[in-house]
Amino acid sequence: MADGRLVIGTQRYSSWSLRGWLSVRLAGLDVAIEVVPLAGGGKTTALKSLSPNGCVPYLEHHGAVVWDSLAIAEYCAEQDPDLWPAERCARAVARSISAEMHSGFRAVRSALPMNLGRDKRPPATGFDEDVRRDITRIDALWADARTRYGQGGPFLFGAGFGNADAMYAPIVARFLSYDVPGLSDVSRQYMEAVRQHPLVREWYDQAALEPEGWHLDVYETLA
Ligand SMILES: N[C@@H](CCC(=O)N[C@@H](CS)C(=O)NCC(=O)O)C(=O)O
Repeated sequence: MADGRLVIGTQRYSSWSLRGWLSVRLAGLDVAIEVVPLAGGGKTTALKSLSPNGCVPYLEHHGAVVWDSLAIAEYCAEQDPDLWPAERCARAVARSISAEMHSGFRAVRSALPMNLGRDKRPPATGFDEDVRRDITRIDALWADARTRYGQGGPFLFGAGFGNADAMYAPIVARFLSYDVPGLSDVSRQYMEAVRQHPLVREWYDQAALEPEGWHLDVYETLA
């Protein structure tokens, strides 16, 4: 029997679920994965009585209850400390950019919603100034982490795909599917490494198997 459960939303769209799921899988927690189809616009009735904040990801593990992706990332790092870099200064940067992702980049998050089924194409309305500012900042922080700490491998802090990479994996998905322009070569190589990570591939494969009835017009009709 599993040690608990992780509840996530529609894998095609749920960027916060992807983050939590990656941390849980990286830490190797033995939990049952339950997928709840999202209704869109924060109106998924089934979630309201399920998790304390009415949101996914939601983790139960050995009696611990954890909601919110960043709390799940920290909980998972207690089980597997390698989810954060071992070196103190690198770890401080990893935590800072993860928190920056968690609390910021609202323009990118709202203008470029994650839809793993979207063909590689920019939004019809283009990228406004706020979105471009977010993209520039993300490009810079990826390049900074890769340059200062990433020499040992293809991820932000080297060879190991960790919590910081998990936090940015849905951004990689968006940048790829909206064909975001102007990224540095360092960022493009990083994005390819994330996309090819076995867990990210597994998530995309599972998303592709979701029933069409779970698709939401609000995301599918975005020009
Ligand atoms: N800050 C939360 C955000 C979680 C969140 O907004 N999740 C969305 C799905 S991606 C959700 O559960 N929405 C509720 C709904 O669709 O009813 C986290 O980091 O986990």
